[in-house]
Amino acid sequence: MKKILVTGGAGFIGSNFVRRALKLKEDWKIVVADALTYAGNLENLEGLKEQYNDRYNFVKIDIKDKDGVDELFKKENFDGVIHFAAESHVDRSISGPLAFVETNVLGSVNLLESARKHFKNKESRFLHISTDEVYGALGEQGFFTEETKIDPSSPYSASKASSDLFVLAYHKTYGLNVVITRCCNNYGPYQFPEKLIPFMIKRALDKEPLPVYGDGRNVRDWIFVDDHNDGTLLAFEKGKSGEVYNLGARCEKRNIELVKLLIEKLKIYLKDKKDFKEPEIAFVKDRPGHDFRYAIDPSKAERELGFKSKVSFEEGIDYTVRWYIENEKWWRRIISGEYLEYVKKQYGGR
Ligand code: NAD
Ligand code: TDX
Repeated sequence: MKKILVTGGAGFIGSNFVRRALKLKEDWKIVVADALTYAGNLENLEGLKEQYNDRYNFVKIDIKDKDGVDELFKKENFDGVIHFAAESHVDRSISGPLAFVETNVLGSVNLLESARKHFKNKESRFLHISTDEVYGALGEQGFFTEETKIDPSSPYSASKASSDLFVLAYHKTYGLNVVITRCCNNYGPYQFPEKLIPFMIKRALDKEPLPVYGDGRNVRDWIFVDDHNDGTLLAFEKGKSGEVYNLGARCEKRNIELVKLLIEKLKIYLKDKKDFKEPEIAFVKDRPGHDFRYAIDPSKAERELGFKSKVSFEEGIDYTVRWYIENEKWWRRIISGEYLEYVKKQYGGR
């Protein structure tokens, strides 16, 4: 059996990863380490202990806690780390950058330090989950490759870029076995309803206008969360140490096009709901430093890892919209007073 630490496993991508990896990798024991911030939720991992017994364990730990992290590594003797834990929302990084430095930079370095000290041997791997946002913005043309210069725009992406550089430095300086993946925008079940897709669905169900930043012409590149996680598994098992792999599904959409598509889907699925009203779009003040376009070139991962996204956007978005309609209780339960405060501050004056 291999013992793998998954940080941030109670969040959106991490919880989908843990479920998938427990199913696909029968020789893995997974320890999830998560601080359960506003974005982390044990309900996302419900049923796993009963189903997988000692192949799955959860530890509540903050990666900012250097000594706590080190004790965990000393005790568990991990064969590998898959590091998802992060402050992940760009808008929150604009109103409060420090938490992003603390978790994404210092927290990541705490993990690297413990990996360096306690990993069994050179086979033990540290996979760092990064993002296409570290490359900054594209114009109407071109794609991000792994050679594209790092040029982050937001405090979030600057913190992710810094952690990427630390990961690479630990490889060059200490010979730590590391791989970095940089993926585009994910969508799917269990995404916290502050991100575009679940946020718009929530607003529509609550009969509130859908706030589109600026003129809505910004482009994001979308991938279904399971496809990202399959790429993560491939990078962990087949990636070359010290390398970066871009992951994406070649699926660019303008925000306004996506929001209109969500409205069409909601109209289909809610047509029998008596009080459903077609939501209005409200163009609101733009996000400061709003990157215009992201577009990932995933050919290195396709060539070297055999990566290929399988879920079409049409299929994935259909599944996702139905999931949020059917799981209204889930997202209503995870919304706390803090969330309501955040939404008021973020969208109140716009
Ligand atoms: P998320 O916000 O849904 O989840 C983050 C998780 O990390 C939560 O469970 C939270 O409790 C945990 N966490 C936060 N701070 C912590 C700390 N100090 N100690 C321990 N745990 C902590 O994020 P997500 O969307 O699932 O993103 C996961 C990773 O993937 C992040 O590293 C993010 O940068 C990266 N990523 C996300 C996307 C996307 O579209 N969402 C795209 C590319 C890369
Ligand atoms: O209310 C909104 N209105 C709007 O127009 C929100 C929440 C977003 N937007 C726009 C901003 C972006 O152009 O939609 C696009 C997507 O926004 P987010 O869901 O906030 O995602 P983004 O900023 O693109 O970052 C995401 O993808 C890369 C994740 O949050 C990051 O963690 C990941 O690294």
